[in-house]
Amino acid sequence: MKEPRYLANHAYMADPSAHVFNGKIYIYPSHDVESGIAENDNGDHFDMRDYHVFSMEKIDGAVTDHGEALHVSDIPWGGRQLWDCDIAFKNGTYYLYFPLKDKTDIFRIGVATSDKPEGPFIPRDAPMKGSFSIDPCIFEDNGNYYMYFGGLWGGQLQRYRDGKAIENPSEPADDEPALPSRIAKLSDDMLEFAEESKPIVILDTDGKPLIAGDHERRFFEASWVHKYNGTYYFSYSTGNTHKLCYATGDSPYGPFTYQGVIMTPVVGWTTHHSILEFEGKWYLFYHDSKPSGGKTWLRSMKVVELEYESDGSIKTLEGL
Ligand code: FUB
Repeated sequence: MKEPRYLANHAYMADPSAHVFNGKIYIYPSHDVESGIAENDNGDHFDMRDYHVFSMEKIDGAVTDHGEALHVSDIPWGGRQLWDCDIAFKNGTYYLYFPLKDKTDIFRIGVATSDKPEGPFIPRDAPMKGSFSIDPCIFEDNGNYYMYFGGLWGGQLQRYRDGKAIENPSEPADDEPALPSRIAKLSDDMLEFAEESKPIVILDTDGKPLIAGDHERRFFEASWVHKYNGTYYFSYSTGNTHKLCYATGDSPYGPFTYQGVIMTPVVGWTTHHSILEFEGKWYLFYHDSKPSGGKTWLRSMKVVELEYESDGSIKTLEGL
């Protein structure tokens, strides 16, 4: 499967998080809607209200839309904007992790559970304690589950330093270390953090942390982690330079060393992805705004094969 393929023509779906459950591929995207809100750097135009779950038995097979799995009106603590979510399975339960602004317009991360991968999901009464910002990604390693999260600008990561809210939100100066994505191990019951979140530091090849002014390479949002041949790959979006990049390391906690670009910019401001192995091949799930004529807030999810070089580097996907 060398050519990219759109996965849903009947609705706008973005930020696809893909996983294999029971031998099938399940996809958990954000559900883009036309809300009439003007585009701005705060992301107010991304006013999503629910999640749908999709599945397919083969990478090039029919895609099933299982319908609404969770609606914002069912989340007791919720305000607005259901952004990129992710899922984990443990001991017979599926845990859906989602960012949502609370009633004071602060992004927190919530959990909803189901006994089926397609839901419906029942949300908890309150967000996870100590959670903030957006884009949760769950990675399981040796029976431990970790959440990576964070996103700049509309994702509010610049409102925190070392996991604590600050009085005057701002990004670091250009020559200071970039604001990192965060990682926290999940508790045994999967419902809370088991530890204070820690930074995911991305180093350049000289071993120095990427700086905030390095917009071509620094982390912006859309954390994803996968393991290939025993190495941990941390991939992410550079946001305002619109690239998907990756860095590699020897531990889920990093540090990670910057390696290169997975995908050059697509049509639309955002770029966001997941990486999945299925039946011996690797795939990149992502979105673009081509079908909506370039409307950044109306995105369509896609999949394309991802290839590695023999040294483990990822071949850059260009001009998709
Ligand atoms: O879908 C809303 C936001 O746009 C996501 O949370 C970001 O990663 C970006 O894709």
